[in-house]
Amino acid sequence: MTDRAYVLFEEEQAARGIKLNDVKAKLKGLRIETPSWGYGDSGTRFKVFQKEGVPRNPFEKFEDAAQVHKLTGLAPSVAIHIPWDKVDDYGKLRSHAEGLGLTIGAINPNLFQDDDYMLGSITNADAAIRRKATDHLLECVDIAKETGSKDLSLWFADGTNYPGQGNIRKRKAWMQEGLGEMYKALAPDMRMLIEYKCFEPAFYHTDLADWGMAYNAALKLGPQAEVLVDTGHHLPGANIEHIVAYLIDEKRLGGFHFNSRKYADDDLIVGSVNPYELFLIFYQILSAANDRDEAIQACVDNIAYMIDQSHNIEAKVPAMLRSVLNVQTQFAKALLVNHDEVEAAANRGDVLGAEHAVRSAFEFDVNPLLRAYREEQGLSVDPMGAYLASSYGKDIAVRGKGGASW
Ligand code: PSV
Ligand code: MN
Repeated sequence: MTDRAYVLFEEEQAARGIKLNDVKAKLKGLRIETPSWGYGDSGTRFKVFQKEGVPRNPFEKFEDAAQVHKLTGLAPSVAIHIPWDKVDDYGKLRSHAEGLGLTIGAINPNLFQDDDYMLGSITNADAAIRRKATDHLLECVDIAKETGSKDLSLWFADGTNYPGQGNIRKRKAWMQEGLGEMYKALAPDMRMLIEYKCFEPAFYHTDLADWGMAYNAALKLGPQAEVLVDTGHHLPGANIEHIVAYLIDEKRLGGFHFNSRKYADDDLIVGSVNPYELFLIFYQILSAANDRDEAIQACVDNIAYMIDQSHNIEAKVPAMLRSVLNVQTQFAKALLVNHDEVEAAANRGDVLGAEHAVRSAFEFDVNPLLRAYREEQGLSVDPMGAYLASSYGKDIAVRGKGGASW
């Protein structure tokens, strides 16, 4: 049943040149990958609080992820982290995922929790450690082949804490060498998504500190290497949407790790701190999607939207629901931008008019639209309410405490 608020909203948008049927078709295309580690226990360096009902193994993580997808229709794939999600038989994990209506998404190698990697993994001065780290990258390519995953999501903790601790230029060459060996092992339809981060756990220099370094590494590797933007990995004040527009224009934006930050890499629920930033990221993406250049359109179509969060104090499944719903809300708002209006204002030098044309889309209440869209898709109109009213959160309590960390 179409509610009155929707009818009024449709009229209001039509008067601005926005057709809600087109908006709904685009909402249908939004897919957000959730991370297996977002369902496990996690914490800060001060304390990991153990929660009742946390999945005890990768199979149970997929069961929780299936709830998020069932209620929202937004999250059909789950990224896994090796060795946190190491299993004897990846074919079995894949069938389990598929039986739940999910697929296994990006494979994330882990090169930061082994004592050997204290001074670096693929940038370690010790050749034997570099070999071990590179072998893990190759192992992850093999796992991706078994799970049917197309993306390898790469984050390195490598860096130094003090001047002189490492030779920055040699480490740069070792980084490229290790990545190059991995690149050669990729199947033709696989991608390496290279993530950057300016600090932490290394506090003097990070081997891939910013988007420019990740972009340069990707460029040297070849077309199957792209940049991954984690929204928490920038210095305060960085204009992330500018980075996004730039990387799309270079056809090298591979994906996102969405999360919110107030101070550093806080890994809070995306959209909880600065929803306008998330909206502006989508505004840039959607404005590029209108580009006539097919390569730019292909880049936009292949952006992997992923969540990368740790839910330290909040219940994990509703936290993930909140996250994907926040992304959907800002995406829906960005779909209301009239790009012709923005461009016309910019072209006549109307600064306030152009800014208004962007911001006014953000200020609309998209709830009537999202309710109507969900109803049409046979989804729950209020996914969070439906989850809280269900017994799932109570049922999983039988798992007890002490489930998987990450
Ligand atoms: C650490 O900062 C981190 O959050 C990176 O963003 C990775 O993507 C993630 O951990 C998983 O390895
Ligand atoms: Mn990340």
